[in-house]
Amino acid sequence: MKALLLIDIQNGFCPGGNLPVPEGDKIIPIVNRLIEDGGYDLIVASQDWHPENHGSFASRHPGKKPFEMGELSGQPQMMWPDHCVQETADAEFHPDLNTDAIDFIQQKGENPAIDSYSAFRDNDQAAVTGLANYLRAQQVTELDLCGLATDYCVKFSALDALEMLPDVKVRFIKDASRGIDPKGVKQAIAEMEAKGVGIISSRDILRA
Ligand code: VGL
Ligand code: ZN
Repeated sequence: MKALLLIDIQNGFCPGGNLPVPEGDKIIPIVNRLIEDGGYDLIVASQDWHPENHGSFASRHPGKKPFEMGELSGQPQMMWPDHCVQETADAEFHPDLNTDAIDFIQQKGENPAIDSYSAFRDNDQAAVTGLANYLRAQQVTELDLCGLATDYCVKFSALDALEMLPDVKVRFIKDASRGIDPKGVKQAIAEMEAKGVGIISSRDILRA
């Protein structure tokens, strides 16, 4: 079983959203082509899904500004603008994404006391989402990931996939992803590659 995992392709991470990733919307035509012609058996999407009082929001930390480091539950935490609040337009998938094709949606980041960059588990790795079990139950053997943002949620999801699904071949689709910080993106790709994630482009899939 070949699965495509779409990370956080939500309004909040696209231009006009609350935590816009530069060119975040540019990936959508590529992602839709992958969904339609990529030969996948299963399409899965994650959704950053925060309560309005989420502890990663700078607004919950008096004196802190977005993109400064702060603390959450005693651990270093990037302070984010309020984003992807449950039931708001910011948390919805981008309207151009072919959501009809999605077989399973994994929401994450619901616990206000901990952030969850990965679609598989919280940042402290204590609580898991249902995603690894779902992919195991579907007997997925190949998992390709893409989406937003490369240097946060995509990277952590890819590394958790390697660790939690050791028999699954994991690949990152570079041109179907965008990141927040160019330096962070370079480091993220180097780290994914060093740990065993295949780095590919949509062309490698669409011409296969
Ligand atoms: C993300 C920062 C905060 C992401 C989510 O989807 O990469 N980044 N929440
Ligand atoms: Zn978030």
